[in-house]
Amino acid sequence: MTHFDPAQHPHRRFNPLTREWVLVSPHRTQRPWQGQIEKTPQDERPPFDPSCYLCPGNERAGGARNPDYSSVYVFDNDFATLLPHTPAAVPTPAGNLLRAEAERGICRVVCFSPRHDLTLAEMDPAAIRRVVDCWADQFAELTSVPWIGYVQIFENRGAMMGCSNPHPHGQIWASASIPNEIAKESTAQSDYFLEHGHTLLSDYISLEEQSGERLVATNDHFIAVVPYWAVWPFETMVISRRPVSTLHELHDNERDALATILKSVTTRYDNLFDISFPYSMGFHQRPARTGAQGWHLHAHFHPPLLRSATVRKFLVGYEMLAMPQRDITPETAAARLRALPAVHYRQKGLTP
Ligand code: H2U
Ligand code: ZN
Repeated sequence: MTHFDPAQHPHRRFNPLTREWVLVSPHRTQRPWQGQIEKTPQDERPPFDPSCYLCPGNERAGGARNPDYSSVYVFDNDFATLLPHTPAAVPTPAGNLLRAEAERGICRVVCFSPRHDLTLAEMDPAAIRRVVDCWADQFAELTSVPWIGYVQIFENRGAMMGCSNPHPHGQIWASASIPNEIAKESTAQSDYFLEHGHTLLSDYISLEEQSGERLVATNDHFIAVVPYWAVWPFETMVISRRPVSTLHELHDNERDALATILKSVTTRYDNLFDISFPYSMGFHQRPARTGAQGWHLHAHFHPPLLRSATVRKFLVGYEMLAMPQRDITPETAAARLRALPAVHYRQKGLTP
C-alpha cells in the first residue's frame, strides 16, 4: 500500500465555517461519461429588450413601470417571498413537533446595469463599483430596520440556476430571523474568534497565500480561492483581506478592489467553457444585531457546471441522503481557473 495522497485517494475534508464534511474522490475523474451530450447555448442579446421587465422604461409583470435609469436600479420585489406586515404567530410551545413561527422580511431586486446584454463579467470595473456601493447602502438601510435580523444579497445567474431573466440583476432578501447557513457560520466564526483572538478567515487566507495552490485571483484587498472544502466543482470564495464584517465598512479603494476581483472571477468562469457561466453567488455579512463577533466578510460563488457548458453537477443520491461529494480536487479546479485568460472570451480581439 502506498502513502496517502490527497490528489489520488478518496478522503473527506472539513469545512470549518459550517462544520460539515465533503467527500473527495479524485480517482473517479477517469471514469467514462455517457450522460448528457454537450452543445453550447447561444447567448446573443440586444442592449435593450422591449419585452424585458427589468430594462429601463419598461413595464414590470406586476404593473409598475421602471424609470429610465442609467446606472444601478433597486425596487421592492413585486412578488416578494417575505412581506413586512405578516401578523405575529402564537408561539409554538417548546418540544412541539409541529413548530412554526411567522416570518417577516423585505425583498428587493437590484438591476446591475441598464444594459440588457451585459453581465458582471462584461461590465467595466467602474460600473461594478456602483453595484458594490448599492449593495453596501442597501445593507446599511435594511439593517437599520429594527426588526430585520439578516440581509442576504445574492445573484442567480443563468437559466440553469432558475434565473428568470438574463438582464443583469440580483436580489436582496432581508429577514427577521437568521437563516440556516448564517447561523452555522456565525457559531463557527464566533467560537474561533473567542479562542484565537482573530477571525477564522484571516487565518485561512494566510494559509491559502502560503500554499498558493487554490488561489484563483488576488489583489491588494481581496483574495479569490477555491476553498479547501469546496463542494461544487468550480466553487470559489472571495474574501476581504481586512477582517471587516460588512460591505458597508469597506473603504473607497477596497470597494474598487472588490469590483475588480468580481470581474476577474466571473470572467474566468465565462472563459472556462466559453459561455456565460451560471452560478448562484452571494455575500455573507454579519447578522444585523447578534452574532457579529468574528464575522469576516466574504462571498460564495456556487456554479453547477462540471465538465462542459451543459454537463452539470446535481446533488443527488448519496449527496442528497448522506453528504456532498466531488471528483476533481479543489487544487485542480483552481489551477484550471488560474490558467485562463483574464480577458473575457466575447471581448477577445476587440480593442479595449
Ligand atoms: P430571478 O431572476 O433570480 O428569478 O429574480 C427575478 C426577481 O424579479 C424575482 O424574484 C422579481 C421576481 O419576483 N420580479 C419583479 O419583482 N417584478 C417583475 O415584474 C418581474 C419579476
Ligand atoms: Zn433587460
